[in-house]
Amino acid sequence: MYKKRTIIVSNRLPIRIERKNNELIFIPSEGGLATGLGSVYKSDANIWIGWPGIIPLNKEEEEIITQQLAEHNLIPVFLTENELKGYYEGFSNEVLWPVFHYRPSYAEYRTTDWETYQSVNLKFCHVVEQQQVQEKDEVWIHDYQLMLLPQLVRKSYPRIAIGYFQHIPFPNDEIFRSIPWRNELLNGLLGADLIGFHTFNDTQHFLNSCAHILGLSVQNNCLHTDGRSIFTEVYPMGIDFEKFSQLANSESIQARAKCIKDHYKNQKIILSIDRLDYSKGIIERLLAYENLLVTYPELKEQVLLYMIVVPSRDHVAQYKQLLDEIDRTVGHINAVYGTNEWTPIAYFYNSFPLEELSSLYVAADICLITSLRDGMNLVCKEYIACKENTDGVLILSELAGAAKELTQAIQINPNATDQVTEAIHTALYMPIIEQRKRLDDSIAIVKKFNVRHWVRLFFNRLREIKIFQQNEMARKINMHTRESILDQYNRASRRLFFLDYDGTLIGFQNDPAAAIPNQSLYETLNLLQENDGSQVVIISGRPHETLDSWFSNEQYYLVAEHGAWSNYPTHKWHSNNVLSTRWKIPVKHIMAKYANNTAGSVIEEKSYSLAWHYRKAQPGLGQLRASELVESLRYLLQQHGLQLLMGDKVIEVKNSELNKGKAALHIVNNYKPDFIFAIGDDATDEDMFLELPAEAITIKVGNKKSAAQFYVDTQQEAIQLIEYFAYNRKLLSPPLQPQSENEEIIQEENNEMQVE
Ligand code: GDG
Repeated sequence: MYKKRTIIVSNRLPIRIERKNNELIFIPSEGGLATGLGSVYKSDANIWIGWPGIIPLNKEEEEIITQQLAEHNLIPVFLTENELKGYYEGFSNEVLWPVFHYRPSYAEYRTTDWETYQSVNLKFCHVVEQQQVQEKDEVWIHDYQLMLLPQLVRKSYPRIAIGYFQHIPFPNDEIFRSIPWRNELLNGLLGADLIGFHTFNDTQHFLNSCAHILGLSVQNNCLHTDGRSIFTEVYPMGIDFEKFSQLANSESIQARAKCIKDHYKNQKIILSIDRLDYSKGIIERLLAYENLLVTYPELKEQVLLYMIVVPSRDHVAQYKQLLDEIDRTVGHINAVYGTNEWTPIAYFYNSFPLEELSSLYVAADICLITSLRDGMNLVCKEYIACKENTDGVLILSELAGAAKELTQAIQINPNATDQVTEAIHTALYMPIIEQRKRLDDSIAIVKKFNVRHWVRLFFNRLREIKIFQQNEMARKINMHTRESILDQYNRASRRLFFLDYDGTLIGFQNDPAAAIPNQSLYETLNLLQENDGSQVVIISGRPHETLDSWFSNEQYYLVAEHGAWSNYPTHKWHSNNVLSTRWKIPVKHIMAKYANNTAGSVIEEKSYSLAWHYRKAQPGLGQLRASELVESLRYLLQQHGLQLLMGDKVIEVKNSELNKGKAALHIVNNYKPDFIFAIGDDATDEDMFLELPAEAITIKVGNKKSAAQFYVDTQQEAIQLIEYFAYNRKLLSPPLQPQSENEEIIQEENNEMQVE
């Protein structure tokens, strides 16, 4: 039996290749992602695809690298200098990185970089395709360099499981909107089945972007597009806790930590470690430290800021400027406040081995994280993991993703210089007992939510989603269900069709009055109706006057206002006029308040119901006001025995005695059909699905939670399905020739079916 493979794809492979004396040296990465995914990509036939971090000198070297990497289950994507310039340095780091870290003014929108970003994402996709991938496999794509890859892979493998994880923040939709290619980027991500972020805010920003930029509808954490449900989840990334904890407790690290402490004896060590980047708040940190020395001069020779800045992108103008500013500020502080015996800042623009970092974590009295924006920030978690047996205080920017988990840290806003200064002061004097309590609470979190846990959560959810999608597919009307329903239709002699109007027979319009039936709809309905023993019933929430003006010349029965009016069985309208309408006065009063304060919303009054429509209101504001209105109406509903319906951009209140279910059942009981077909898109149609006999064929338009047996994705599919019956039913007379466009589609599909 085929064993499912896992394919990991990220910009960089978890390995560094160095060229020394004409020899290639392969150094495995110690990064968190590499450790977390180590057990995954190193086992079975699983692989990790990515850029190896080196441009081969020639084909021969490329071969050697490929072979060597294959031994470690690594597959290289070789990139040229130009590709790296446009895709990585250009588009990834000069558009996506600044915009996603809330620095849109740093973005350089160059079309050529965007084109290279697209072609390199495609190149990654080709490498995926070369790996004999099967639909049963799963692909996990990482980070902002590969935002287009999920959709590219989806095109090649429509049913494969694809996960995507974003390691950096996702900005709010107004900021994201500023990118000229924002639609393409969102559509790229939507190829995935599961899209993971570090924080809840990130997921909300992404979902808002899909809703406000692409116009998709969002249900909780789920989006539905291209017939697939796509889920977003919050999975804060963890670290390899055991590795850091073991290192911290090892003799060599403890000895080195003691050495560091002895070297800076009588000084409290404030540690900071980050890559050179404007998102890390390095200047803000220096200003707060200077402020500390000014505000508390007694700390002279008592504190030390041990600041490691890891070199990064320093040929880019903004980074170079930042580096110069750091140099100047550090120089200024050391020159102005330092003494012969004391340098206030020990500054290193360098990277260090992991052992040295661990020793510093153990030795440091304070770890100071001042990120202005940070997806997660792993340094603070590593500090915590090294503190099982030594004390210390974590000061953590509330703008780092980690702040959502490490609530026991002293949290700061890095722009509030005085607050950061006070936080350092508080940390310096924090009683040991309090330090211990805070550390232990944080250790429990970092230990439990470690990187392996993160990987497990992600894969478990991805697999769950695939099962969910398969079940969904089983409910979705496909060619086979359609044929089997047609077969039941042909074998029946008294058929009833309950057809909802808005959102089922006709698509939604901004102006409800514009949603009038067109010629092709009349033709389809007449064909359905014409067959012996077939009866169409249009069952709608619309006023009876409206249905009457559209359909009074036809043979169909009409049920209006959710059952308040009906022309069954005599084709003459009659109403359920025993019902009270006293409730309308207070409900209308409340709805009027919302119609007045929400531009684009209106009240519609019908005999036994009131509806507040907000289709033309500002997106977002309409939803907000709708939930406020529901809240305001709550007590009236109970008092008057009313039912509230939350429809598509409409809140409707009606007598609860009235519903489409009762109205439909009344007709069924009289008509005694041997085939019942009911289709609708709205909350009101649910009453119908629930009340109709179990053998009825019930179909929901739109893949929402429903009591219906089956669903179709869109209104267009709903009408195509109805047309299918109209044009394919068995007739005693010869079949009719197709007339409408839709009909041709159906005919084409039929031909396809025959080929199959
Ligand atoms: C992105 C997001 C998110 C640092 N200096 C040295 C060194 N490091 C290691 C640290 C830590 C890692 O690098 C830095 O991780 P961060 O999380 O702080 O930041 P980014 O690299 O920007 O990563 C970030 C992360 O993705 C994961 O999703 O948390 O928000 O920006 O592990 O220890 N390691 C060694 N020498 C150094 O000098 N060996």
